[in-house]
Amino acid sequence: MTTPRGALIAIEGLDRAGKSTQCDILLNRLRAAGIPAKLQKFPDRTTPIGHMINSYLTTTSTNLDDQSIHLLFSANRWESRDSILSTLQAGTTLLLDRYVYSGIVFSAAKPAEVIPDPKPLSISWCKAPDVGLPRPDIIIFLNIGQEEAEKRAGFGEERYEKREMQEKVRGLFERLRGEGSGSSTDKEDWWVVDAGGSIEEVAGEVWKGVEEGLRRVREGSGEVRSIE
Ligand code: NYM
Ligand code: MG
Repeated sequence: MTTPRGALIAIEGLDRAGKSTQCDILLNRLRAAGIPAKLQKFPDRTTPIGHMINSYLTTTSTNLDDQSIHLLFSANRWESRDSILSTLQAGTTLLLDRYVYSGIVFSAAKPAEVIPDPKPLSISWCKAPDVGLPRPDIIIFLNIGQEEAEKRAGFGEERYEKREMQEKVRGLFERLRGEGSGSSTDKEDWWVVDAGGSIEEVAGEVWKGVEEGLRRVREGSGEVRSIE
């Protein structure tokens, strides 16, 4: 008998929604349940492309135009494609701490450059470079309201961590989920969790999403779909 493939589970949400905390809890919980699991974070700041992204996010001296940094975020996912697929084929479930959906909404939320092109990046332009990447079996979205987000610890110093930008990101995530068109995901791909509760409460809801993702893989064809 061949090993059944692992599930591909993306965890998405705004900054401060608790993604990294929940990913750590989830990883331990999967392993405790005897399910081999790994975590992959995007951006992956450890690669040469990741170094460029890190420098863009953490310094104001690294200036890249919006298109270039967008393509670097996407390239940073493409360079992990083979390892994502081989991890799944080896029967290991893979948790992604952010994925193409963050890629789309953060770029599309940016204020337009004044010169030379006054238009913001469109969602369809932002989606294009990720077409062909492995598509998650489920996207668990940690949903946090503006009020709750503002009660949590203050933002760090990174680019994009500003209220106005976060509000746009929130609206764009809603649009992707509502249209069911986050890189051709169906509406059912999104599993929305209220991230305003205690860490344990949120972990409980996240776990239900994971069980749903695992069920989909068990009942599916075994193939990993691609983002269209
Ligand atoms: N981000 C993340 C993007 O703008 N595009 C992407 O493709 C990805 C994966 O990077 N504010 C943004 C969202 C975050 C920032 O992520 C750093 P993190 O999870 O804080 O390291
Ligand atoms: Mg951050």
